[in-house]
Amino acid sequence: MGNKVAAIAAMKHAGVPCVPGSDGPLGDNADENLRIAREIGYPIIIKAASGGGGRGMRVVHTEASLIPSIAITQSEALAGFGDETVYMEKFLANPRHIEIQVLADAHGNAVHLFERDCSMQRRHQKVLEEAPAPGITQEQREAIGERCAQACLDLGYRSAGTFEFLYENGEFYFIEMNTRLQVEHPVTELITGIDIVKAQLHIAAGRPLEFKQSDISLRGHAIECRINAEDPKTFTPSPGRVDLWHPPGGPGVRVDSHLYSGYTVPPYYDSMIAKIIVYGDNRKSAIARMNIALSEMLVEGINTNIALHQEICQHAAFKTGGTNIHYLEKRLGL
Ligand code: MV4
Repeated sequence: MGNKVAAIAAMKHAGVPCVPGSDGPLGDNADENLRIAREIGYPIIIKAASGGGGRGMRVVHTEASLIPSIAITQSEALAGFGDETVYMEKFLANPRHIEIQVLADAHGNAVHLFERDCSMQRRHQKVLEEAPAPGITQEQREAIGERCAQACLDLGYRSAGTFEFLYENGEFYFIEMNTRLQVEHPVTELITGIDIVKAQLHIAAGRPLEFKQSDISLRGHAIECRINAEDPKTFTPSPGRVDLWHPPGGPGVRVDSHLYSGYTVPPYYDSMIAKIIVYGDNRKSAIARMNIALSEMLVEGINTNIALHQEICQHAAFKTGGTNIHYLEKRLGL
């Protein structure tokens, strides 16, 4: 069926709110597909069930282009992923990308660790993440978090995991699940005090979680900037010798990196070289700490996106909070 179609069906069954859609793979009956799209309402998006990283998707604005768009997405999916299964969803024009961190063990325990806002992205690569998500109420986060934890129990899921949602007009819509530790897990560690890597290893070793939901509370605000070795204008990778590596430090500043002065960034891998993660009592304090941390940092010999992060963190819309998935690309286009 394709892993995303199966995931959505399971989530819908478990009571997790999903995007209105075909609720299954599209068949080859054109009239039926037209009927489904009309019921959802245009614009719709066709997605490859085995797609990923933003590949294998096509937005359809009019009924006239639906059938050819399905055919093109199917053939691209077959060529790209070896699976022509596609499904349909309502296209959300300006959502935020908010995800819920969960931990579930083999003993019937599942908890959520609140949400992260990962809307600051460029070409499906996350640039900056934060927790909690600006403007989400405690009632909203507990409601969606409890849904996700309960879904883990219903599914028999066992590990660290992340439920990905689009968030628009006050509503959460499940799109995908990540069954792994994610790059941005430190922001959740800083607002909960829970070591997610340790918990994941405990779970894998067959041990029960050492805490229950009522032991977990959210405190303060955390922001992560992904530091990449890349050209600041073209975003092409910038590998090479790091002549000087001088990371930031001080209270509330965590640096996850393997770099040292004299290290050579190889050209073969992802260009992420460090994560600067800051914590503050509130969002304003976390942003202030991030601005100071970025200004303290020195990386010589290679190009990085540090200046981009400084620009983001000093911009009014970011300071207000709650920018959507299109914000950064629109700003870079100016
Ligand atoms: C969407 C969407 C709008 N409506 N689904 C992109 C990658 C894949 N993980 C899901 N994606 C999207 N699905 C519906 N029904 C917009 C996107 C999307 C997106 C989602 C999350 C983060 C960044 C994004 C950038 C462009 C499009």
